[in-house]
Amino acid sequence: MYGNILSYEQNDNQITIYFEKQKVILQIIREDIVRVLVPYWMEDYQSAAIEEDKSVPCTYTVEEYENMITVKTGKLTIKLEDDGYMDVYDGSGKLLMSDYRGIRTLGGEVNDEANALLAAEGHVMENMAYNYPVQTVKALDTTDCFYGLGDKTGFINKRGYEYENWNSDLPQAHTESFPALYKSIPFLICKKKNAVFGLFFDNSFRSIFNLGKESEDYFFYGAEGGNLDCYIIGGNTMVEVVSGYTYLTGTTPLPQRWTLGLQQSRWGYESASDLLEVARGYRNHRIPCDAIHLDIDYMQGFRVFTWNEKQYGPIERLTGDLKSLGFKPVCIIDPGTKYEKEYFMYEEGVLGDYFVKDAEGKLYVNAVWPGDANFPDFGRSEVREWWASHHEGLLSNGIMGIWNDMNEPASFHGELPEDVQMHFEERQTTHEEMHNLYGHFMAKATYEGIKEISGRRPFVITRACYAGTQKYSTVWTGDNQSLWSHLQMMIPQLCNLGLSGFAFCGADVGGFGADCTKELMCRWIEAACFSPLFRNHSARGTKRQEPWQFGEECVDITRKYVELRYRFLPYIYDLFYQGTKTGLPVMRPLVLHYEDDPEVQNMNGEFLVGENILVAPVVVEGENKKIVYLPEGVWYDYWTGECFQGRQYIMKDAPLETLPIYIKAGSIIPTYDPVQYIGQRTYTTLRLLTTPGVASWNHYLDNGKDFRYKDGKYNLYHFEKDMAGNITTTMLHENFPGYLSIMVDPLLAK
Ligand code: MIG
Repeated sequence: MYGNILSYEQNDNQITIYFEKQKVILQIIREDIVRVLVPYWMEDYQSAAIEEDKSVPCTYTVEEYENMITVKTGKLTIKLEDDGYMDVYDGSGKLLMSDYRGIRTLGGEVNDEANALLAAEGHVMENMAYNYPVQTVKALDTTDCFYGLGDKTGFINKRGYEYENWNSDLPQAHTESFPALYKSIPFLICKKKNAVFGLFFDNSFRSIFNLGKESEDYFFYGAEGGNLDCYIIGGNTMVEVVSGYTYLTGTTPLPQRWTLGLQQSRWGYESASDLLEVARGYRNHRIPCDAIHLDIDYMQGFRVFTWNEKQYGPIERLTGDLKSLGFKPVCIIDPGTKYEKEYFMYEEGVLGDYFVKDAEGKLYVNAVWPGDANFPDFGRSEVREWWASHHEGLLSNGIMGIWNDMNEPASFHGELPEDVQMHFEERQTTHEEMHNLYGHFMAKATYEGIKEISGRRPFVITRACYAGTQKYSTVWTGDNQSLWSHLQMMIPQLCNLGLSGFAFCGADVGGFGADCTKELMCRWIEAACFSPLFRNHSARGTKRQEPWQFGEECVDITRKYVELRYRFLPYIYDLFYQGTKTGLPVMRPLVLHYEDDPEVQNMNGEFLVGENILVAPVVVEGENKKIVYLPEGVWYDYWTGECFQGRQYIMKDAPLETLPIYIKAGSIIPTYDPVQYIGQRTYTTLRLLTTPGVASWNHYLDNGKDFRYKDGKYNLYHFEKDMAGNITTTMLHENFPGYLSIMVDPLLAK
């Protein structure tokens, strides 16, 4: 390994340790965040995820022993030994993480003959384990649990599985055996008995996390290139660890209020009349809805930044008609730019040298929807600015949001070769490094374009991304299917995205591929009505998924839960506001707030919305009852007002029209009367839904559209409730037209 420690140097917040064969750099970012950089590749790596210098001055000590150096802040102690072995302790001296001193048990049984037979039958052979050029192996305890990692499939606790970071668009139904999906967020939360910490490996090369799959004795991280660049994030609680991670990579900014309403999408609505019929359908059925999405068909031959007037009429007529119905249109934009002489994007791209090149330096061509296509080199700011400026045509004609797809990047003639030339700003590099950053930089371009052109809070949805993309874009989980297993998976998937910084995330409601049934549609609306991004989307050739396709009962159930969503909108908006400061998500796994309760460490069938609402949807076909676990505290059934002690399982009757919801004792939850769409009327009345017990809540109000809140144009209300139920209101900040009335609605037993 690294050999013996020779010496060390100290410079401000940086300690460089020289081993015989390697140097290791420790950077003290904060008392509770230390970066450990082993610069195999590049010492002054500029992060894509962490955009500014986040270090704050803090005191620390360095102690030198024989064969060991100890660096100690108030909250973390890092011990480095000869050969580079590292152990990490928290402020109280508890061991958090220890390098595994043994060697990996590589491979298992290798039998070429048997493997050949399996392969002949069509089985996909798993990669044989091997040592990665960048690798670190840590000791594992039997009780360790893992969370985070973005959009990975499977369950909330990642223990026992292996995941890969290589943004992938795979057409098969996603199951828990899938190593990779569309996003790479190499942030792992390690929950130990009585301790928790986070590890952020800031490396965009292909990498893996093996979390006790290979061995019960260790877990490991391996990457195909780059540095071993790890931020150790301490904290007393999982909440603090999530906050620490988002302190580094940024929090989700405040969205426009309408983006929290219901959104309807389908690939594809084929004409203006098709779109308008759907919009009118929502109004006729009196189901609130705020947005409608235009998938790839609206373009001329899938050429980005064009408009197919033949089928969709003049753009401003369509957007005007949708607007008069209260709908905000959102358009898809893919990165693949048609390779075609005289197409303006091609001509400009070639002239400006904006497209990626092959290893020989020739324009790189692969195929996507428009046929042969070129790929913008989004890592360069010049290219991002060019791309951003082209949104002008859409935005000035009434398009209100941009949906970025296919930006893994996906391509039809095989994946882009690893040696395709790309840039990270001015530094020339290859696809191998930039693959996992491609969606990130595309989303950033889109965000900056919308912000500059419209002045509104940009509404961007991206499929592929990296750590930190939450600053620019909401995400959806890509091509799920109308399967009960995918409804089930939505809960842990969105919860883990939330723990990974992505407060604004959602899954295609009803499922994208395959045909949805009435029962699945109803249960999906229920399970998703508290998900931050609430969008119904389906694929070409599948059964249509507007609620009225499934008959009257589905329409009624949808209306009930979409109205509920619009009722709880101010609570959700408050959670977004709080999240801009704390980095905490809207939709949360129970383990985030009850981390030492073993019952919730792998709880996949229920979730919290903030801290005050517990949602336990039915996600199994044919079930009409739900076994609900209530964690510590006192909980009230939202529908009946019935009171329950926590730390027990209860059985809730949940026929098709019932979503089990529980409100914590001591809650003040701001609500609005539902509207058909945001902007239909100004909210003049705020209703405070309360449960017994002392409570307080900060409620945030602004115009829900632009950045004027940054100039102080907002109100911040502080509500306090005493034991007797009296509520007092204090204004923490007042610079926006407030409500005409604030009413109190105690949750009563019915
Ligand atoms: O696979 O643009 O995930 O939401 O409707 C086809 C068509 C490409 C994939 C996206 C999906 C979208 C579809 N796209």
